[in-house]
Amino acid sequence: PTGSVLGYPRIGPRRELKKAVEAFWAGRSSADEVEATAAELRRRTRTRLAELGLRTDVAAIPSAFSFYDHVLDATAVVGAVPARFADLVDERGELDLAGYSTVARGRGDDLPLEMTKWFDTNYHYLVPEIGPETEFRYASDRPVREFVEGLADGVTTRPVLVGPVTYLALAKPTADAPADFSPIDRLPDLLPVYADLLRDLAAAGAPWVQLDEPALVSDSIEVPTERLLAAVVEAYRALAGELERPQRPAILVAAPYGDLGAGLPVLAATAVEAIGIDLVKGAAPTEAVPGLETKTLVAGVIDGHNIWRADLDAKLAILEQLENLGAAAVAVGTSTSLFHVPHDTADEPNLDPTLRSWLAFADQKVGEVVTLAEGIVEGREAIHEALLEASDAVASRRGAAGVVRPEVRERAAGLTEDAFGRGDFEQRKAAQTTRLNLPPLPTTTIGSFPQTPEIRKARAAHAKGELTDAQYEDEMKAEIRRVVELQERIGLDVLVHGEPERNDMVQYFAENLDGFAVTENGWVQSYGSRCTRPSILWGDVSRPAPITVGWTTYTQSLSNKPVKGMLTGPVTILAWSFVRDDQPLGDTANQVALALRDEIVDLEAAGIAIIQVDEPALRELLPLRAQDHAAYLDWSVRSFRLATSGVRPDTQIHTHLCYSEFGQIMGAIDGLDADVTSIEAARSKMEIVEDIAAAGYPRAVGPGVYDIHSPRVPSVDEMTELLTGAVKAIAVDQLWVNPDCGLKTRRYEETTASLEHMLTATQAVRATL
Ligand code: THG
Ligand code: ZN
Repeated sequence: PTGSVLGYPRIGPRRELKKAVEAFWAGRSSADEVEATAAELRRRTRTRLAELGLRTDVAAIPSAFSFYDHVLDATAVVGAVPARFADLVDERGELDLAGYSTVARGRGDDLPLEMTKWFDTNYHYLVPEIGPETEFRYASDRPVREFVEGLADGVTTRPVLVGPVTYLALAKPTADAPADFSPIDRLPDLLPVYADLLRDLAAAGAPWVQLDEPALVSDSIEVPTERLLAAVVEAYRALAGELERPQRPAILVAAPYGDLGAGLPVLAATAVEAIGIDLVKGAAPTEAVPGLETKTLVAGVIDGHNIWRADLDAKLAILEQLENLGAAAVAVGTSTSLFHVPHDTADEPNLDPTLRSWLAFADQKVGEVVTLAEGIVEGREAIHEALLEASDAVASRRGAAGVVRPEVRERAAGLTEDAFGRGDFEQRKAAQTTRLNLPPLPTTTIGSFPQTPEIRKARAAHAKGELTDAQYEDEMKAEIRRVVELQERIGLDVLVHGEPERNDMVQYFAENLDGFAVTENGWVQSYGSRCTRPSILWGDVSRPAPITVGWTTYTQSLSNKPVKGMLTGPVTILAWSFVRDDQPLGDTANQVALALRDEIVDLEAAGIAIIQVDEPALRELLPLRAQDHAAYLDWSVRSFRLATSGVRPDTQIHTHLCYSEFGQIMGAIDGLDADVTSIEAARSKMEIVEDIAAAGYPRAVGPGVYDIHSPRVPSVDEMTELLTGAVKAIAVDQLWVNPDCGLKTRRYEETTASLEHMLTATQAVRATL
């Protein structure tokens, strides 16, 4: 194919799949009904992609559907269901939809597969559990059935699967595996299953298959690069060399999300028919690559991970240069699957038309691929009009009002080094201790309280104009009063307002800052059925008016205890938005930081003594290549410091981070210089406290004493034990007590009980000090 995309959104333009599977989980619909909805969505996808110009006869249209997660799908195909769920599979080892859902979501004491971040995206996959004894078998032919389904509709699709190397590289060892075991050791046992599937696909008539191997672009994977490359050689010798066509389809190995680097010559030396490279995050090779002369190079020039319309002229120039690499053919592709972007800009009637003209969602990106493919085949002249239009859009964006605002630029340019630091921690600590007068082991929560159906209803009614601003404010204040009363009754030391007014911790700020736009239907899958609507950061950022000050001071007026101001940090705001690509991220981060700095200074002036600036996504944007880490950590840490260093020494700055891979970014956490850092730790039994102590970390920490991601109410004893361990490991005056994340996805029932137990446990440990 001369033009293709690596994948397409799976959730549906109106989140049809989300609604269908959630109805199934709630017992409101049958598995057959969900299957019918899914089949309809797949058909719509094929039809749509064909309408947009992808060829139906040469496997240009991907078959890349998933009910929940594509890594879980691979687990289902290779039969690697963990032992605790063994009862859910049939004789051939296959899961039905209910069983598949149970592996994803857990049941009772059987924990689901762990969920973790997918490369540098806001998508989360389900981690396979692979041990020395895991039995692989060709358990599900779902990819074959979905290929056949397309064929029946007259569309020859290209089935897409996670490749065998990446599948094992992303897996974790089972709990009982020996210490020196690595899932990649099992490659020889896994390959025959992939071979069975490839044979079956070929027998069904599939001319191509796509195996995604993004592990090859990352250094942040347990498996060392050398080992990974050796595994690639072994895998594709077995699947492409030893298994010959026509027993298998032609193989496209795709390496999205980054620079393939040394992986390219290694793949080029295998017998696969095509290699997909990411030319947005990665660089184009400059010299001929031996082996490429027999292969198609699928050039991922269209960004699958951001929403800006491409400068087609520049992309065509890259494609023309690739012609010199000596590949048998060059095809046009996307850098990643398009499932990280929404469906269609035409579905955003309320977006400013000028802004909309700068954007390309999935459908527009398919159009770009088709245009460029035509340009390669027919020559530049054939797509002259389209090139002009794209250049006009790029030029319009460059010169538009709000994209560059001199007053924002001047302020950032005028910053001196003292805007990035707060001065001596010991002095701050003394001033804060005097001002706050908190007991040992102060207790608090991360910020959000349960978002009840009533709150959601009020927000929706307000958005539709059914509630006036004043009515809405009254409802939110009533909720805040309930949350304050609850916290006072439980006995927490530092209170929060509970964030009832916020839909999403990023979108809320995007709606209140200049330089951002928000979408109506721009849903993107985050994990399973859960979606977010990333905001669009298109222009220079500033704060037209205070955002949280009113809610926070109202809350403080209700209590004598300190109320924490709650903000989202600059890095997380960038990580969970679609961000302008016309300037370095660090510059954009500093603009957001300055807007937040103003908010923080205003909160302080209004008498708020503690301000928390959350950075749960600090780890998320960490580049996949180790060589890029230092530069990233430098700008990200500096933007946080810029946001938080405008306050007096006696104002206490907190931050919250969600990921427990604390070790990897310990230096950065130290660099943030927050007075108190709360972190996810309950699932790792607070082992993290020992790491913190060992590193000599001087400031305070609040390692989560219970896991809020499950409705389970932890016992008093359990938390007492964790806290007793923690006070042995680090100084008492460094320790705070809190849950491990915000409470917005929980119900009041379990929240109240868990917090009561947390307070009882804290009092018990205080009594022993
Ligand atoms: N906000 C954003 N991104 C995130 C998180 C967030 N990424 C990581 C982390 N939190 C986990 N991801 C999610 C994403 C979505 C939801 C929960 C956790 C969720 N979404 C609602 C849904 O799909 O039904 C829709 C929410 C809404 O109405 O706005 O529950 O917190 N940006
Ligand atoms: Zn969290």
